[in-house]
Amino acid sequence: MEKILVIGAGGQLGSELTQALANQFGGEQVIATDLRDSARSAFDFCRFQTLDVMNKEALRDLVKEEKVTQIYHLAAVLSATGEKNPLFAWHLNMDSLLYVLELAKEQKLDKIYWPSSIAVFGPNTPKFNTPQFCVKEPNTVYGISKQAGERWCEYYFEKHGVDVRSLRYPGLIGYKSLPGGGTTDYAVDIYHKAIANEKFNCFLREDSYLPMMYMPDAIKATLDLMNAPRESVKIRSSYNLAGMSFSPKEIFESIKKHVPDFQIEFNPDFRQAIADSWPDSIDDSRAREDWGWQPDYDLDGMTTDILKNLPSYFPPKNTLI
Ligand code: VAH
Repeated sequence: MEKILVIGAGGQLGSELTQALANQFGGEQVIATDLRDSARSAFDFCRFQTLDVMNKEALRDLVKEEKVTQIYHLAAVLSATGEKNPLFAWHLNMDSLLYVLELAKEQKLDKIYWPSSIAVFGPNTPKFNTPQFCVKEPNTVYGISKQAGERWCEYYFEKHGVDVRSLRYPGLIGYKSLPGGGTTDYAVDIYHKAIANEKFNCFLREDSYLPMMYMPDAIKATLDLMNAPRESVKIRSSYNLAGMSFSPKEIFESIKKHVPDFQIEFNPDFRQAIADSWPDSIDDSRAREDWGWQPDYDLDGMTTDILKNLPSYFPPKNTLI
């Protein structure tokens, strides 16, 4: 009987991936954990308990007591927040992964999932259709921690047989959580401003292309990877993954098709330099070849779905839609 532990379940990815895991394994088989007890209310469909992933003993006790078989380790400090507190971001992102990998080896866990990011690429990486294998010189703490984490994942697979799997997510966009500390989170916030009939103040230039993905596609890719036969997962650092690429101007135009009066202004801040260090588009052909990856959503499809569903999740003061 599988028992799934989700670390950082209250985050943008965790809040949706945990539901998908409960749908697959049954709510009783999924333990959602988060540092904040306030996250509990979002998990009435599975088990919940608070957990500080930096507390090695508490993590080990939980894994042993619950006979956990799989860990989804989603807790991390994202790119923009990480630049404000570099050493804390490195400590949390790196040490927590090593605790999980060591535990997987020691307790012989079935599978581990750990998200990487296109943030592992840097200014010297080929910008267009970025290949699976290429130069990676990330210049953010978040990107450095993800690049190092990928090396550790491959090391624990090669040296200790730990079945750890990973995806280099593009910017993820969903309507079930508020914008967080990510550089790509402008593309979440813009929808909230659109349904509230407020002018959107974009912290990136209008022509800043970035690889992005609608959350349902990210969930599908994660479960496709984790459910693939072990021998199909030939890349044990992390797979490139792509959904769509767009600029702030293009997502604004996509929304205007539904909200004709929507307005925007562009005031680039420190996050522009982070965005400029990342690719414009990603080659995910290895994910398609190895385990059959195929995205479902494009920009207009995502916009239609978000504008239909967002108001019921985060009702704005003066709903326009
Ligand atoms: C961030 N949303 O902006 C994350 C993501 C590709 C970016 O990893 O930090």
